[in-house]
Amino acid sequence: MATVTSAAVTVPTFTGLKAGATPARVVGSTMKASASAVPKLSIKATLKDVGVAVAATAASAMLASNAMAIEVLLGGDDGSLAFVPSSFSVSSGEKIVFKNNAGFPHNVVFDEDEIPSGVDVSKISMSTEDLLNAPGETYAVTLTEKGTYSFYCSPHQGAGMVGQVTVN
Ligand SMILES: [Cu+2]
Repeated sequence: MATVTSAAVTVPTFTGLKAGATPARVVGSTMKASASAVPKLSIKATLKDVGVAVAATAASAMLASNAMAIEVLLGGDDGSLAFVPSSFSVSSGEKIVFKNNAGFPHNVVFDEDEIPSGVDVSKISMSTEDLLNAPGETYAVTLTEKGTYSFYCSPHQGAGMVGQVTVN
């Protein structure tokens, strides 16, 4: 029993290199033991390799998303007074960049009644008197508290320039 165990352990170390040669070199009952042990162990090794690869991919995807920022246009290309997109999701801590596109001046004001409790609206909003006047001008905000936030553009709120972001 002890012999079979040690064979099962040592065989895989060179089967990867000499898979074809192994059956010819092993004789009798030992061959049976190693033949069944080899595929099991090599499958295990393969799954382990795949697991590591998947973990590495997930880690780099996470790094990429942290580095990324979502861009929201202020004013549609068709001249609509809107946030484009007007409804979207971000990850906690992901930067949101609002960029003046058309129909400005615009601004970004969060609705104090429609943000997660405990979030200070003055820390995430532009002042209602503060406006983005130039093309390409931006306002960036990073939300960390999970939940749904509503915001609007104060000059165009009446025209329907409102939006909503969900922080996951
Ligand atoms: Cu506006």
